[in-house]
Amino acid sequence: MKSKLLAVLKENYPEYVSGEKLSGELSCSRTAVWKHIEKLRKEGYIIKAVRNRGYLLENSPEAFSAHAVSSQLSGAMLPYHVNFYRVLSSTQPEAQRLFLEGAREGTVVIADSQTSGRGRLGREWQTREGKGLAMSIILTPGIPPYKAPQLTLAAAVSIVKAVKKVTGVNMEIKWPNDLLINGRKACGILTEMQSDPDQVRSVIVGIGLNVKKDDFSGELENTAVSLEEAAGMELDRADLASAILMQFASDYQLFLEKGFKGLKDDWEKHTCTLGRTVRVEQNGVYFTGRAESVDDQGILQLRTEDGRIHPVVSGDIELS
Ligand code: BTX
Repeated sequence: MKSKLLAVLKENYPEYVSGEKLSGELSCSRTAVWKHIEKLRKEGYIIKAVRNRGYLLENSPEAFSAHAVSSQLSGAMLPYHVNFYRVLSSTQPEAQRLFLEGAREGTVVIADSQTSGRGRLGREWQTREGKGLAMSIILTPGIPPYKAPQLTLAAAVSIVKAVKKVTGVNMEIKWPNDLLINGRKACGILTEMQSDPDQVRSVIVGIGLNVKKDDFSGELENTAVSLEEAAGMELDRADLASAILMQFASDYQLFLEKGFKGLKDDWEKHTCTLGRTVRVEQNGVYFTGRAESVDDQGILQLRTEDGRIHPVVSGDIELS
């Protein structure tokens, strides 16, 4: 009876299910339905009951939902509002759509799965049902457009710190937007902005994190990894999402006050890029050098064989 009741509530989420419908599906009286609902509540399920609408399963001990994330965000330094979807093409355009409809800074879009998750430069990011965290955060920092990419580096710092706190796993930042565990990619960040010439209107920071082990095929079989594989324990995506959001809210304040400079020490502590020989691709041209430092704007300083320093503002790097 319990699993049937939960199945009906989950199938219909985020819609309410009437007591009448439940009693029909479960072949029992409405009073019996109500008793079972009470029992589930005692087990930790959060079920809302509204007269004339019925019952809504808001959160279950194992569920990943808006409530499961937002209930852990009290005291955050950003006014978060979490929107949760079972499936989206990508959380990025949905966040953009909400922004255009008036959503404010701190609006978050989370999807359990994405059918066309985006990486940089038109690449694909895989987020399969039940496996990962796909989350976009709307920001309106009032900064000039050239500073927006620094938010990628700021988010990377926040994710590394939050993941360490929740799981004990050490992630490393590969400039500019990848987070690796033992050289394998566990997380990617995509920062997209809408801007006027001298000030951004919005920045949407998208975070894709592999939480559960996935059966990746092709290239990803050897290059991707999940946090659960690294931590060797079961992890809760809502706990991870909220820990990242809490950490990001405070790092973002620091970023607004001091720019990337305020987070640079932390970034350097967690990067695997500096001191390494890296190959950079910029507009189809490749060059190799030693990654010496990042400057206060987050720009990678590459020393090439001729001894000259090349600032790398954006692009993909390969570590060797
Ligand atoms: P990127 O362009 O640096 O990385 C994309 C590349 O990463 C792909 O070409 C593929 O090789 C590899 N890849 C794809 N999926 C995975 C995965 N699950 N794990 C490891 N490697 C993978 C990185 O772009 C930025 C990704 C941001 C994703 C978030 S999810 C929430 C938001 N919504 C959305 O559509 N994108 C962002």
